[in-house]
Amino acid sequence: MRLSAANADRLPAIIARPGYDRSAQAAGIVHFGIGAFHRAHQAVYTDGAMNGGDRNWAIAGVSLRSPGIAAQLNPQDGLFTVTADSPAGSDTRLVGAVRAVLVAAEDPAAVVAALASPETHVVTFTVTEKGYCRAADGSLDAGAAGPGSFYGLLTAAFRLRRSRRLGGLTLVSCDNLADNGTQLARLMAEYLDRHAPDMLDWFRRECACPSTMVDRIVPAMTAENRDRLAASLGMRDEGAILTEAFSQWVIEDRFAGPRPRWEIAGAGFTDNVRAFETAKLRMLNGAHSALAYLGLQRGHDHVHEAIADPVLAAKIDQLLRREAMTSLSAAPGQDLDGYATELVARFANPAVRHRLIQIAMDGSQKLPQRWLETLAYHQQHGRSCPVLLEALAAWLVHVRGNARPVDDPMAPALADLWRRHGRDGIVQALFGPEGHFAATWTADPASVAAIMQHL
Ligand code: CS2
Repeated sequence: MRLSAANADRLPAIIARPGYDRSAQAAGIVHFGIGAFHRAHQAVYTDGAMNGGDRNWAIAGVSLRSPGIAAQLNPQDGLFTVTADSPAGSDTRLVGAVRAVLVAAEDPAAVVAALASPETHVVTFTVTEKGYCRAADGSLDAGAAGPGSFYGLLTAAFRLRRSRRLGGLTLVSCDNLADNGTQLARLMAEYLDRHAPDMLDWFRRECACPSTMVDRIVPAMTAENRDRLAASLGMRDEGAILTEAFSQWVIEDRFAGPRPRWEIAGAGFTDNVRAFETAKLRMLNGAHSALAYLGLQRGHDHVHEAIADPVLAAKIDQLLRREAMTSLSAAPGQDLDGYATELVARFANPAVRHRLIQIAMDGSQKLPQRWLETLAYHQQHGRSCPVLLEALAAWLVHVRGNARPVDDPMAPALADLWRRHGRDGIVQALFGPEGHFAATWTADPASVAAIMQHL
């Protein structure tokens, strides 16, 4: 038996389920990138808001290319379970917020129609760092962002909305980029400027792109876990998600039109999301990436194993408290020291089997906001960051590709740089004044020497 609307009531009674009439809800949200993270995060908050009485925020999920998630969720009428695992036990709920999944590559017109519908007010994104199609200097990579990208689909929908005299949309980036809303607004404007300049004014006037900080550790689902869950659910759930109990969402309260009352489900609306976002990127994600490259090098497979290694635990403590934290200015009421302590406990949770190789993916897209901004800050103040420099060396070794395959859009370019420059030149080639990362950080001679020594 497989989970669907028809048999959801046969799930064990202990599992919480939607307290609203799913079929009566309009789809107020279109979401790009309906992977595991979205289902464990924004879909859960939206489900919670509707459980708390908010209405008409069903989600039309969009996969840009792969039909895999549509095949998981559409036969289940969009239903899936989210199980939060902690050392204290596990807690499963049935999430009803997702209406259906559209595959843009197969039916772009259906995606444009959803975006141009009068019921749609909010568009959310978890397309990963590389999904924004940015060039090394942060501008839009025009070659990567074509008509089939979310930029192209939105442009077509904006045109329809304007001609139908519908209001604009609020575009909510939920990816781990610094100032994610500001970046999305700038990139969207660059796309319009190039392909539909007559739409620029409308976009600027009618749409809004608030920044957000999203946080929940969601490992990729495995077939083994799906089988294990089937035993406790009494049916198969091909869309099931396992995650940690912790969840946080801080959102800049700047919407173009109506918005879900996500605060009912615990989201925080604020004027100053940046302090939370920067702390999360440099501390949580910065430590995660360091654990990934240093941990793989030391033979570990999972985050909880790497943080249990005393050598790595000491380095991560130093990275969090002496390198990342000291590059930040806390917002009123923001307890960075407490945050560091809480992060280490989250990493140590053995119930969340988060693979290091998953985090090691796409390092070229992640390192600027996770490590390089911190390095640049301290370099400006005459200080060095020994752990980040060691981690950078570990990343360089990783992308050389000798030990395991490298999953990164820059993998071929990085392998080529290694071939041409070798160990003696690779640091300058990437982090020198002409290097790929120069827009964020150029290594001073002492930093170059430190990285070379680790290499
Ligand atoms: C991780 C993030 O894969 C990664 O790069 O660092 O996905 C991390 O688990 C989330 O940002 C936690 O909120």
